[in-house]
Amino acid sequence: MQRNKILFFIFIAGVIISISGYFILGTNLLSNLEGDVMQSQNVEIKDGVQYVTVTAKGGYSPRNTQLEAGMPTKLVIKTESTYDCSAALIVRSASFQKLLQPTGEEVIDLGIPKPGEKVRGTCSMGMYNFSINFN
Ligand SMILES: [Cu+2]
Repeated sequence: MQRNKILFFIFIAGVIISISGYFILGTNLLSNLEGDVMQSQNVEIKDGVQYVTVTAKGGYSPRNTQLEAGMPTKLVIKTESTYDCSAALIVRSASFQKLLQPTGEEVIDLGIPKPGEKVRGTCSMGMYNFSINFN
């Protein structure tokens, strides 16, 4: 009887740990998703120029960034052992087309975008993309 009780408690403890583990992992997953959607972490203002950083590796991240218009803007594309086709980048509005170094940073001058302007980057085959909206 005593032994059964102990086993029962161990079983319950296991269930509680699994459930809380699920919730903790679930929350992390959610906050990661939010991090991808949320901006401003990839935007930095230095000497009156705003730099927006997009990482190219198996696609582009973040996929969408909202930026302040009317300010000199530079797009920084970061590669980190990028050997997939997201290294073959086209940014049509900036007349940019280049095969990026597997690891490094490429700075693309976007000039002073107007409100409502949209900059889109795609891989050469068009299967990955990202966009930057100026408001
Ligand atoms: Cu591609």
